[in-house]
Amino acid sequence: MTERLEDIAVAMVASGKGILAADESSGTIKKRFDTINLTSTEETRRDYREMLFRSEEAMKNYISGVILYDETIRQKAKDGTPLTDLIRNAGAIAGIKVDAGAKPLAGFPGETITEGLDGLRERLNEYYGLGARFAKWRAVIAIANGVPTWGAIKQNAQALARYAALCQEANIVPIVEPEVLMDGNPGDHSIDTCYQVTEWVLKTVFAELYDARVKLEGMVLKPNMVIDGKNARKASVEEVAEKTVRCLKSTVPAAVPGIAFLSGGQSDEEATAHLSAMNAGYDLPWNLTFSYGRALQAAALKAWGGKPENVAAGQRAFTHRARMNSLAATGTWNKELEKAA
Ligand code: 5MM
Repeated sequence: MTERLEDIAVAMVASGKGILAADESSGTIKKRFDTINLTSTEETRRDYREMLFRSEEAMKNYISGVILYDETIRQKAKDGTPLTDLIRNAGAIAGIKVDAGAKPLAGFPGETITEGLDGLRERLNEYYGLGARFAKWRAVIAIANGVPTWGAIKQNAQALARYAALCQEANIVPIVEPEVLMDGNPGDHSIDTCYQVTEWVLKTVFAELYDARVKLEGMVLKPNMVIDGKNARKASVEEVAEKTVRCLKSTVPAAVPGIAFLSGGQSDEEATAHLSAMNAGYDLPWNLTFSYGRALQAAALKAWGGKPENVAAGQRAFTHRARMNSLAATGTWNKELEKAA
């Protein structure tokens, strides 16, 4: 029997659980491995991800799903077990990044359009056969002088909506990720500018999802938090939480079962503190959790360092961050817990 989209979406944002974004494309994972002086090969990428997916405590208790990259969904662990089986055996759901990346948008200097719609129907069917039950597509919106423009926001929102409709046709839950960047050039915009742009983007995305007949109950939104640019003043945790919740409440229909944030370049602890403050301080119509890449993996990558003898240390670091974010997803994290660890 095929699972219902609504049930999968609800499981992806189950209380106290969140999503591990391990869908770095080959270029991005190379950049991450460069920081530990490790050559990126099919084998090192496999070893790294196997280490994460075999972190039993984290995967069973704190992670609802894992976003994979095309190479990873086909890979086997050292002992021959498909990596998707490791995920499934831990009770988590396998997902897949299906966009082909953000490319320069013709006619719109400094802006991008996410590609990957051609042949998507066929790819989704194949991924379903490989075990994927959700997918992810990321649109990238930068803030700079005169940017973003209405034209670029509209075209990215349309692509997200077409992707989401194709996913639901294939019985796959779409994660809809419109990321308003916190870094970029110059990256000195204020939290209020981020608020305005995020509100504009989300309003447009939900209008396009409606036009494309996407069932809101069978999707998960993956937005940025409302936050200062990387090179600007740093708003307090309370201000980020208040402005993010206000922006989401005014743009995201309550029919959406859950919102899972990206970390976007925040430090590990900031990403956790912000999520916890939102869950602790507000009545929310949707579940609010994490779908972090860097903020879940940075410490684990460093502790592992590409060395087999450090696998246990890498797993401990990953489990710690997953646990902290699980607490944040129920609004029960505090700084003391970080110190104690
Ligand atoms: C894991 O990184 C994903 C993008 O990879 P590519 O740039 O290589 O395509 C990214 O979409 C990620 O899933 C989200 O941005 C969340 O990651 P962060 O690090 O922002 O939490």
